[in-house]
Amino acid sequence: MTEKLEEVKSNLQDETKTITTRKDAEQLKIKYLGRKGIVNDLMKLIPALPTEKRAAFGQRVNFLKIEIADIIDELITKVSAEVIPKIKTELFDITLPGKRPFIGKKHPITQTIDDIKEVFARLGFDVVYGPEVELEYYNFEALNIPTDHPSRTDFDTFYIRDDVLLRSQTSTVQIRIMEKQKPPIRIIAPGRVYRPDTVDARHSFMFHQVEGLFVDEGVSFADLKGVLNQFIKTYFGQNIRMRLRPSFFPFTEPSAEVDISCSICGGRGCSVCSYSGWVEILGAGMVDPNVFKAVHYDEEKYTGFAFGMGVERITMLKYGICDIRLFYENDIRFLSQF
Ligand code: 2U9
Repeated sequence: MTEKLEEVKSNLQDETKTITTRKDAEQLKIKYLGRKGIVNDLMKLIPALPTEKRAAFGQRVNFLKIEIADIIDELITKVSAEVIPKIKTELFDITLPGKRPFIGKKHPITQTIDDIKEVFARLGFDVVYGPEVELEYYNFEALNIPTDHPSRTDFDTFYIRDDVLLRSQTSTVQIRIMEKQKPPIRIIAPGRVYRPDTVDARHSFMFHQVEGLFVDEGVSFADLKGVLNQFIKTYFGQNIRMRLRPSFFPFTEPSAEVDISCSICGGRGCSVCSYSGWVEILGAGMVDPNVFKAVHYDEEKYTGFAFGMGVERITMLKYGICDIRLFYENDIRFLSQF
């Protein structure tokens, strides 16, 4: 038995002479000291020995195990050390800092939606979502949009069937929520909308909207102005001013278009604001009583305000981006700037 142990040690010493890499040295360690290795195989011989010889043999195997570990560790140190001078002579400097791994970022549209959500969450608005393939009823009829309105034609809406379409505004979601819940309602609905516009620097057949709705007893136009002012100051900056111009939408009465002082030139006049000092950022108004009728709300009891904004437009104004198509090209040189 003692000869067997000597033979194992001698074999190991022969093998170490042929090893030059750390990887091979690690393999050798597994071969001898691993769970299914040579030393463990020796341990398995113990039960077959006469009882009086077992303890002494076990001790010798343990001693051999320590010797083998020392030999292989020394070998690992030796082959590793030999690599270092080799690295030093190669054409790179191992002391240079490593390459920073590329970490992805949120798309600027997602970031803007998140920023808008955060402002309105602080004002008590819940975030709601709904389907992009919609019934004509939710996209038009429930919103008091007359059957002969130009936005209902297939020049302005993608129809899938006569009564099924790709939503052209996220107001559909707010109708669905009002059908299910009683006031008070305080929600914003972000999401994709679709319109068959010819693609150019300012138009896309798909873009994102965030629409908001607040319905309760006694909600006034002053509340609308207060909420929008808060949003504009938080999102664009405390120095940005707001103004409302009268407008018309079928779903709100009265209605307004909302401008902010141009964030690019500070209101002095530039090409972005057509030298007017103002840029339009959203539409808004008091919910038309016919919309309340469609969702069986008592239009005598409740009032509400609503607003809608295009997310791409808001993002372009905030960062001075001049072409909407940049958002959809996924060019990393553009996206990595945000
Ligand atoms: C309900 C009732 C009314 C949402 C509103 C606007 C005015 C508006 C445009 C801004 C730029 C759409 O993306 S855009 O082209 N939106 O001008 N949206 S009021 O009114 C609602 C919403 C839901 C139930």
